[in-house]
Amino acid sequence: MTNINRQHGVAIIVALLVVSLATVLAVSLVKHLNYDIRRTENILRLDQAHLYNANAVEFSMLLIELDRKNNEYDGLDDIALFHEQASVFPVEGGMVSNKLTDLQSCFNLNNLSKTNTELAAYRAQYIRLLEALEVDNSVHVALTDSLIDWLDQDDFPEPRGAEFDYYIGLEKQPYRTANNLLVSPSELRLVKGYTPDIIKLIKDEVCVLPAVRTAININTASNKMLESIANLEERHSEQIIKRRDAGAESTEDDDPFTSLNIFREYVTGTLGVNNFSTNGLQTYSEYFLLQTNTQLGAGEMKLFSIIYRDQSSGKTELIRQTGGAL
Ligand SMILES: [Ca+2]
Ligand SMILES: [Ca+2]
Ligand SMILES: [Ca+2]
Repeated sequence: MTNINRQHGVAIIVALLVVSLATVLAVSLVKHLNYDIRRTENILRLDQAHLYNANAVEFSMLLIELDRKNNEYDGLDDIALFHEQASVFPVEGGMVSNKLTDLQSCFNLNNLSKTNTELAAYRAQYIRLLEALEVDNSVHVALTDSLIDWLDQDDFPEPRGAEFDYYIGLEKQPYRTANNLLVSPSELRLVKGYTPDIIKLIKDEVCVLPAVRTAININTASNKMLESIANLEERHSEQIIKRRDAGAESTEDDDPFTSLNIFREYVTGTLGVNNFSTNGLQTYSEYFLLQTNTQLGAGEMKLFSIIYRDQSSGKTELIRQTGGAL
């Protein structure tokens, strides 16, 4: 092979190398560009979902305010009407859905705070609720005491409770007692005795509100919750539900108690319950949980909002908001 031929061969190889390098570079550039475009799309979609969620919350708050103009009480029929008006909205490329829960149909765990001047009454109700929910009798007091300790400021345990020294001695992962109000019901799993099985039994009937003395709305409470009211038994709660909801199928035939006086008359008169007190009960709700879900393409964004509505003015206020799980 002559020198020229050899040089020619090398030049071809170099040229091929350059071409293949350029191809690799071009492919990687296109890949990057695609990635950038997708990323920008995702950011735009996320912004859009944020906006849809924020609008859905604002609209829901207006509907909750309007409800107070319609009537002074809150029943399951009001919640059903809300869902009729605001449960699903189709939007470009997806949809927004809303779910409203009355947070005064459940037992507010922060009612077990020692700053609650009626703690003894709420403590007794919590124990009756555990009973109604078929939690093992032998742990009712321990579950109540350990929750009181978790919330109270001191480090002295209640008779069957647990404080700092118990949690700091945990082998797997020691931690300290919160000594503060709960922010989310999910914190329960940190409290002594609250096993996954027990949480499963009680989770639908308990909630966490940023207040320490909240009442139960007897118009939205379940039969188990009604059973936990002092001096009411299972047969009474069944009668109350029958009188209030007529049937479970629809809310059209519902007849909520419009005042506590009417409720008291029904319980003491028709049901013949003695020594009945309406302390800790009301016929309306001030706290609501709104779950907003925006679906755009394959993406989904959840938002949990706790909404407070002042009973006298009817004005609503957003008091807590979080994405993901509550
Ligand atoms: Ca209402
Ligand atoms: Ca404590
Ligand atoms: Ca304590």
